[in-house]
Amino acid sequence: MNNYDKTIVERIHIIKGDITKMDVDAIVNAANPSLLGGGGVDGAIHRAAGPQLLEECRTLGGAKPGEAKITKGYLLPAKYVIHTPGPVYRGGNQHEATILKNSYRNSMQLAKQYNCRSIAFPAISTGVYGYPKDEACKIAIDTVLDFMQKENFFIDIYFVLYDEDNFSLYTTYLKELSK
Ligand code: AR6
Repeated sequence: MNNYDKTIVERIHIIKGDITKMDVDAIVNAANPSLLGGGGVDGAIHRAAGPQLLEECRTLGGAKPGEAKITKGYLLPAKYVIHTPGPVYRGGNQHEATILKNSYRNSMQLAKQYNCRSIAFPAISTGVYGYPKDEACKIAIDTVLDFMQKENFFIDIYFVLYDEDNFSLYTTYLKELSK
């Protein structure tokens, strides 16, 4: 396990609930490569943001797994939506971990570029895309901590978990890191 400065770990907050309600600078969408909407958290974000979000997404030309693209938040409390397709989990030997890391890192990069002071992430790829939740949780938290540390970019990070399994995994792992 990595050793992170306590003040960096304290910037991470674990929340159980619906990411569309988050009043932060940017929320991250677990999208698919078309960036034209879908089910799960993607569907919820598009419903809450309204049809203008899809209009802007049509201009983006999609995104490869691990890439991230930014739009406005429209009717959401959040100013921006950062859209990133995570990997589809196919057993773990298809670069899934690298792609998932890229999704978190590229989202943080856009947050930095757009001067965001707060960002909310869902548990990317752990729904329909089937990524094992325990491994995905560690990748998510480690990657944002690494980014903050290496880039000297310290913002409030909210992991907004919809299901009890993810909420409990994130809470436990963050506790371990806070020791
Ligand atoms: N707020 C926060 N988390 C949520 C919400 C919500 N409102 N709704 C669901 N989740 P998934 P993926 C959680 O399937 O695995 C879409 O169709 C959910 O419990 O949304 O990356 C896209 O268009 C799970 O833990 O995303 C893609 O085709 C997590 O969000 C595909 O699904 C991710 O589940 C992407 O699959």
